[in-house]
Amino acid sequence: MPFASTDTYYLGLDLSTQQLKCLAINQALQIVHSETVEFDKELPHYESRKGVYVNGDVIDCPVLMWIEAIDLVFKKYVKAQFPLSQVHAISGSCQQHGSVYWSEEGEALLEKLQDKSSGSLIDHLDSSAFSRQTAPNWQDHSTGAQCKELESIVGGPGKLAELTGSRAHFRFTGPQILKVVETEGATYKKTARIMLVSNFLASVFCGKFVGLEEADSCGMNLYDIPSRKLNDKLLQFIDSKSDGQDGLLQKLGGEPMECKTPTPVGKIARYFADVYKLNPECSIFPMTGDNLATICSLPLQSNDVLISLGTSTTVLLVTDQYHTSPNYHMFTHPTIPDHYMGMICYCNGSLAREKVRDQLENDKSWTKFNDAVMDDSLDTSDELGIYFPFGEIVPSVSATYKKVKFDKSTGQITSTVSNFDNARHDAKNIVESQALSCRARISPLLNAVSDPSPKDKNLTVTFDYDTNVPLSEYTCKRPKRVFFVGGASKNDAIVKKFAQVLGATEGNYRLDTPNSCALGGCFIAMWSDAFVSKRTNLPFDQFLNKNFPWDSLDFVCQSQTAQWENYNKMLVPLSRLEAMLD
Ligand code: XUL
Repeated sequence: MPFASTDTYYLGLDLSTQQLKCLAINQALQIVHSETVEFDKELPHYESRKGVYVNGDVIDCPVLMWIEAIDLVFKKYVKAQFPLSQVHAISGSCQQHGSVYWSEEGEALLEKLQDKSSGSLIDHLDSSAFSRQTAPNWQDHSTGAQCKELESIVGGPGKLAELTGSRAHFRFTGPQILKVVETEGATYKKTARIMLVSNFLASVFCGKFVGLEEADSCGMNLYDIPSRKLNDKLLQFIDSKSDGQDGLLQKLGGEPMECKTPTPVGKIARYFADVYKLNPECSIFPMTGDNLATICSLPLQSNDVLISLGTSTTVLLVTDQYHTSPNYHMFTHPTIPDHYMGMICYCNGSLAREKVRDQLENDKSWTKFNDAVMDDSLDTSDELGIYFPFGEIVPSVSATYKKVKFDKSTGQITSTVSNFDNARHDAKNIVESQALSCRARISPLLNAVSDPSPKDKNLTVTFDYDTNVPLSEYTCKRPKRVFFVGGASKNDAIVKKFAQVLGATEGNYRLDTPNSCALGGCFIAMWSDAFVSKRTNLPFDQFLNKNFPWDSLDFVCQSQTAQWENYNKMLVPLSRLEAMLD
């Protein structure tokens, strides 16, 4: 594609597990170029497999591989004759939770990128810049002991979730750092600075140390979201294990940067201007985590929900409600002040549905399954099923199947059955119960769209840690818009059923998102640059709603209020059914 010599471009990086992608957009928010470096294939000397080293429970990534990948991706841009000098701003998306350990020499080596430069990045930033050559990866699950320690120091998983947005998780950076302190004391001692992957990447671009970005910092189990500072108790606990060295607060470079108004973290380092002819005035804006960048790739506003229907189901939503649970995650929003991103991950998604599909047909076709899901004459109105071939996170239970009948007037479970009439019932019931579970979990994070109905005030439901809540708290909440992504979003029946159950007030959309993380980075760069240079005074969400290429989305349907109300009646039975699970 020829690139206009008058156009202005914005880059969004995506440093994910298996590849580094760099996407370019123009001022019309259209993608104009993309290049990718696949780690295993293009940097084989690191001998990574799917971008990581696996050693039992320990999973980590070579940091120098990422540094070489940055050069490679820009070489590809130069080869494609992309006018890098016309790039005004860069931001990006990075795998969450990973941590990079800089040595005492690291900062000075990094700052050399600001001098007149040639050669390659690795000539400047070699292994001596890092006290640990690898960064723990989000798939690591070796920190069970540390998770228990951090939870108990604040009073348990619920308390840690209230403080930091999540209970302790193996992959979260706090437990990972604590493990380094406890098991690699010498390495920790030699570490001058610890970064998340997001501020590591921003630092390389700027040729100087850049602070933590707030939203991605919520993936550490260390950042106290309500008081918007790193939690003293947790930091002191980690410090108490590290015999009198610099405190962790200092090693992290102080408090994360809040997102109040967009602020560049620096200009592109001279190295990139000399070697790749990037404009030395190009601004670098804070990079964030990949899920956070994903919500920035769409015009999501408060009460909007993104549902990824993949092997697992992931729900991301934008909210002004800080409501925590040990079963899901809250992060601050990277670009909308005083807003949050909720993230709910289910294990049982497509594979569970496929098992039911295979009972109806043996050629992997969805025709009969979909027909049953949308068949209004198929009466399943007093049936509910749990289909968890895998252990589930929400609710937190082992693999199980349970099918019940309930009394439609009281919601009480009347009997457990081994099977419904036939597998068509299972097809309809599995999609309904998956959607209903999403509805039950997102409700506390949404704003009410009507007054709580008095008739629902006397009934109560319990979902996970929200115990005995009046049903009326659930039946007055509806999302504004729902955006469906992922493999199963192409399936009309599944999406339409989810739309019926969730009841979005302003419609349901779907889209293909091969680039969502990098695109989120592009949009953050573009809006931030426009805001800083006073070409817009619109907040991020309004800017994106106004300028978004809406024709790239497929409008699926409006949700019908009457259908949504029908599912109000299934919340009590679902709550009762979940109470029966082990
Ligand atoms: C989120 C998580 C993953 C990684 C993938 O908590 O662990 O989505 O961010 O890169």
